Amino acid sequence: MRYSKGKGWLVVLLLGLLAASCIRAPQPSLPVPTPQQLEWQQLETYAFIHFGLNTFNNMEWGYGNTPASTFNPTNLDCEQWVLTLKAAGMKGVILTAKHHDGFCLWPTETTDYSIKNSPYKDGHGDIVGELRDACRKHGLKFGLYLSPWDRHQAEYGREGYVSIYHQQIRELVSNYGPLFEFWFDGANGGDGWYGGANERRSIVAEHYYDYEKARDIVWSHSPDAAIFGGTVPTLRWIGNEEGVASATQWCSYSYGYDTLNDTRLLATGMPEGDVWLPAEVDVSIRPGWFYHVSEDAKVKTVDELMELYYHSVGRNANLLLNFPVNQEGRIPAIDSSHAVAWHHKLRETFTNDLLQGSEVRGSNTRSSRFGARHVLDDDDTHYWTTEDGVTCAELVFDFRQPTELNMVALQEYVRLGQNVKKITVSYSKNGKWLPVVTDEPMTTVGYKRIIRFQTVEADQLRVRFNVGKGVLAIQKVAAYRE
Ligand code: FUL
Repeated sequence: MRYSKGKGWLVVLLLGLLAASCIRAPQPSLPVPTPQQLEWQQLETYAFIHFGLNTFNNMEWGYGNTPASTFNPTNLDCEQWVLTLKAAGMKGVILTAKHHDGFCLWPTETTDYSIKNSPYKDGHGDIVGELRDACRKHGLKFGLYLSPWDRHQAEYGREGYVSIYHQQIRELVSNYGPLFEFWFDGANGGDGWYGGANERRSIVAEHYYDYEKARDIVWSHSPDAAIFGGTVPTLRWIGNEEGVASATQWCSYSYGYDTLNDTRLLATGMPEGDVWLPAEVDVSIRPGWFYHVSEDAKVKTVDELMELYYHSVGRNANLLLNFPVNQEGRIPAIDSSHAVAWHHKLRETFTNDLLQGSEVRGSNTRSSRFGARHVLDDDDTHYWTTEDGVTCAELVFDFRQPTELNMVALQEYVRLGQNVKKITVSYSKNGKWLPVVTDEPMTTVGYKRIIRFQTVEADQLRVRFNVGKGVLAIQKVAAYRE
């Protein structure tokens, strides 16, 4: 009797332990984002500004010998840039403090080749400072691009230049931070003026610039800054400048000179990678990065900007959209009107989440704490997840009335890693289930994935997820009709 009573307690204990293990959050599957990386991913869209001597000599890659006196914006207004970018939905802006031609937009101590020797404000201007102030005033995040390649510097290619480059970073981060992102850029050596040498200089980028030190200098003042480029980035280039991320899009990656220079891998990420390295899609609103009057009729249209959005943010990547500033020192009206109209269209498209008010159930649920209802709220700490070991599960949404839709937006709870490798979207009409019709590959989700399909009228929507490794954890599902 005493013995069986003891056994009963054991069973109760075991059941209790089992229940507790189901309530506990699942183990993350590595890699996972740092809090800074997650915050960076949540920005989704932010702007680039390319402005400098190239704006005045009508080039994309100045050789390094255009006189500083050529830089002469007549009506420059950084607040106009910031207000335009805000109206276009941008969350931050990254300025080319120095492009490959070596001309500096702040009054640096490291070279005479700067706005100090230009007519702008009689040499007393500081465009990095003016933009930083405008960003602070209007609540935009601020970042900087500093080209490692410098076609002006006599010392480029030798040791002396690397100290100059690091000193420039130091000046920037100590005077203009905090910065949300720092761009090292990937163009590395070639021909240039180089103090009058007019020759070709090659370097081995991975060793020459001492990128680890460069990153540490950035982090000494802006510890949360995302790092683009170099050997130890915290985000990765998508591998093209056309504005297109691959539909299969992993945030995981592996560091290495080869991997960080392989455009095929950069495009998709590496499912087996051991570091979290989310993608950034950089693209210009015009064909060029710098302003050219000949491109005034080539500003991307609202429809083209919508495609850029679906092919970047809609594919688990951030969108860094470039705005060339013109010779006056303004974002031209045409670029501004297209960008603002695009932002309105985005808002209109994504305002009405058709799943709000629907009933949702999961085919498997870890416990009520992780119930399917969490995919309908906007709290990014809430998510639906399954019992351990479940590699395929689905969510079914019952609409209150037949509903027309042509898009779903999905988000994994990436604090536990990125794990979904296959998605299936179906709808039911009058009791019959059919797959949606789409050209979009139905593979990864990650931080965010938007899938467009032919418009359907549905009584119910079903989204099935398959994970390879790790846990199935979904933070958000929304549906729209564009
Ligand atoms: C590239 C540069 O060579 C382009 O001029 C531009 O700045 C782009 C964003 O990055 O590497």
